[in-house]
Amino acid sequence: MDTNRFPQGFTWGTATAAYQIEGAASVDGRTPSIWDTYSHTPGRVRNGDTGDVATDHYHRWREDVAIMADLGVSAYRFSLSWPRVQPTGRGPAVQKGLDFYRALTDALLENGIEPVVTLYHWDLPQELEDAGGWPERVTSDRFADYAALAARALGDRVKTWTTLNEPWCSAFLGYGSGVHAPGRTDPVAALRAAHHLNLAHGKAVQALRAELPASARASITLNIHHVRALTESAEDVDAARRIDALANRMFTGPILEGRYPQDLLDDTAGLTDWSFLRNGDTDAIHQPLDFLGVNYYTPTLVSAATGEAGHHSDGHGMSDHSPWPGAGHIAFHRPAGSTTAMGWAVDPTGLYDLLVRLKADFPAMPLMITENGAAFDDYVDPEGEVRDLERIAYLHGHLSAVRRAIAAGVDVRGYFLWSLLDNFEWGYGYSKRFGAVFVDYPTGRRIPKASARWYADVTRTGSLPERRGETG
Ligand code: IFM
Repeated sequence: MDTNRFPQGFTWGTATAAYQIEGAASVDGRTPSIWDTYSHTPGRVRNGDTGDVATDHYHRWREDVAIMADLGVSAYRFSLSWPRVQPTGRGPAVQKGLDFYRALTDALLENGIEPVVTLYHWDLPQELEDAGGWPERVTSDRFADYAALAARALGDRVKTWTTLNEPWCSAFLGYGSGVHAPGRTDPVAALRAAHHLNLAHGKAVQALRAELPASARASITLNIHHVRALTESAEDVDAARRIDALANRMFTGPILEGRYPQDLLDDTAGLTDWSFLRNGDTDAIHQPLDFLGVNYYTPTLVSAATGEAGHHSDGHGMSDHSPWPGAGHIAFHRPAGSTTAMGWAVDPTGLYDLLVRLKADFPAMPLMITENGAAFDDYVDPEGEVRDLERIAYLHGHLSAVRRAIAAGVDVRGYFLWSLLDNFEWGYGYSKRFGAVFVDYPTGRRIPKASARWYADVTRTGSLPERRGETG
C-alpha cells in the first residue's frame, strides 16, 4: 500500500468564514452582527481592526474562485453571513444577499468545486443579541427559521450543509471569557448559550431536512479538543476529564448520543440547576447526521494545579474570566516543541489520537476535517515570493496523521485547509496570517504562498510528496 496516497474520492478543500473575508459590512442591506459591534468597541480587537473591508471577498470573489481552481480543490467550505441574508435575524430574506451566494455557488460549480455551506460562523445579527442572544431559547427558533430560508434559496445548488461552526467558541469565548463577541463574562450565560446552540443545531437540521432533497447532507463542525493530562496523577487525569466534558462531550453528548454527560451536569451543579434544559430538548438535538466536521489545530494539556491567578491563557486569548464554567482552577500548559504564530504547539499526534478516539466513541460516524492549518509570520520577500516552509511542514505532518488514521480504519472523508486567504483572525485582527494565499491588505492583492503550490500538488495527485529524510 502507498502510505502517502489518500483514498479515491477523498475531498480536498479549503475553508473561510463570512466575517473573516467578505468585508462590505454595510452594503446591500447587510446589518451589523455581534462581531461588527465587538470589533468597533475600543480595546476588543488587536490594533482596532474590524471586518469592515477584510479581504473584500464580497467584491473579489471571482478572483478567489479562480485561485481555488488553481489550487485544484474539489470543495470550498464557506459560511453565509446571517445579517447579509436575513438582516436583524427575522423576517424575509434580502434578495441581494442571496444573489451574492447564488452567484458564488454557481461559479464554484462551473469550476467543479462543491460548495459546502456553514450556516453560522459566529456572526449573530446584533438585534438578536440585543434580545438576549444565545443564552435565550428563542434564538434557537430564529436560527431554525434562517436555516429554512437559506435552504429554500440555495438548496438547488448546495448539497452539503453545516449548521454551526465551533459552538464551543460561540458559547464559552463569547459569553464566558468574553474574548469573542458579544464579549460577555457570565459562566451561567455561557452554559445556557451552549445548550441553546445545541438546540439550534437540532432544529436547523430538522428544518434543512424538511426543505432539502433526501440526497442533501447535514453536519456540524466541532473544535474537538484533544485533551491530555500533564501527569498520570488522579488529580491531573480528573482535570482532563472536566475539560473534555466542557470542550467536547457538552456537544457530542446531546448531538450524537441524545444526552448530556452526567459528569458535566455534576461538575456544573454549583453554578446552575440546568432548568433551561427542557423535556424533549435532547431528542430535538439528537438528529441523524451525514458526517461530523472536526477542526483541529493543537492539543490541550492540562493539570489540576492552580494556574496563575487572575487571568486565563489556554490558547484562546487572554481574559480575567475563564471560558471553563466550574473549571477555572484548572491550569493549561503549552506542550513542548515548536509553536505557530498563535503560540499553539505543532503536534500532529494530537490529530491522529483524536481521530482514533472519535472512531472508538462513534464508530459509524464518518468524519471530515473541516479545518486544519497554521498561522506564521509570513512576508513577501524581495523576489515577490512568500516562502512559508513552516506551513508546508505543518500541513505535511498533519496530513500524514490523517493518512495514518485512515490506514488504522478511521473513516475520514476529506480535509479542508484553513484558510484559503489570510483574513480577520477575530480578537487578533489581521495580525495572524493563516492563508495559503497572502493578502496585501492595503491593496487587497492576493499572492499565493509556496504552501498554495504545495497543496495544489497534493490535491492533483491525491498523495503527499516524500519529505527529505522520510521513508513514508
Ligand atoms: O480563524 C479561526 C476560524 O474562524 C475558526 N477555527 C479556528 C480558526 C483559527 O483560529
